Amino acid sequence: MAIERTLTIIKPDAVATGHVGDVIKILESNKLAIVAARMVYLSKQQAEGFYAVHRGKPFFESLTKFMSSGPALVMVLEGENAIARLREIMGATNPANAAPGTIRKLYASSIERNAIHGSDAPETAAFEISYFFPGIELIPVSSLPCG
Ligand code: IDP
Ligand code: MG
Repeated sequence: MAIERTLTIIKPDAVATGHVGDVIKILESNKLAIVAARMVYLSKQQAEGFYAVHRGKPFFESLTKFMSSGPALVMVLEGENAIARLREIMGATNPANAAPGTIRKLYASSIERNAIHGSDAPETAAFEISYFFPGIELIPVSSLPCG
């Protein structure tokens, strides 16, 4: 088992509905340590840069508009198999298909407004972390209670 870092975003819908604390509680109770955090209010252009892999898809315009519609909380999480573990506790992209107890089942309202983002692979995690955080902002996990 490898210690990994992954990027998560509590999306504008979950921030607007007051579920930041609920989502963090689930992350922490699944042994994902928060090693960096930043509240952002993305411009349309910044959202487009973050979701560049989806440029050209039918939902790209609407997605980037949604992601720049209000504040979001961006965090770097660290833990064993953090990338896959986060994807598991997030649940399926479409909340209608998400397993009971997952963050998207609990807090998402649609396939677009689905409460949370999580990197899907080591390469995307590296790009996404560097998109928001210079290395100096990442604190050593050993200094955290769960480290
Ligand atoms: P993921 O967030 O589960 O990795 P992706 O396929 O990478 O899902 O899509 C990125 C985001 O784009 C999704 O989280 C969701 O907000 C939005 N999205 C994906 N598919 C659709 C769709 O079919 N309609 C509307 N929005 C979508
Ligand atoms: Mg994705």
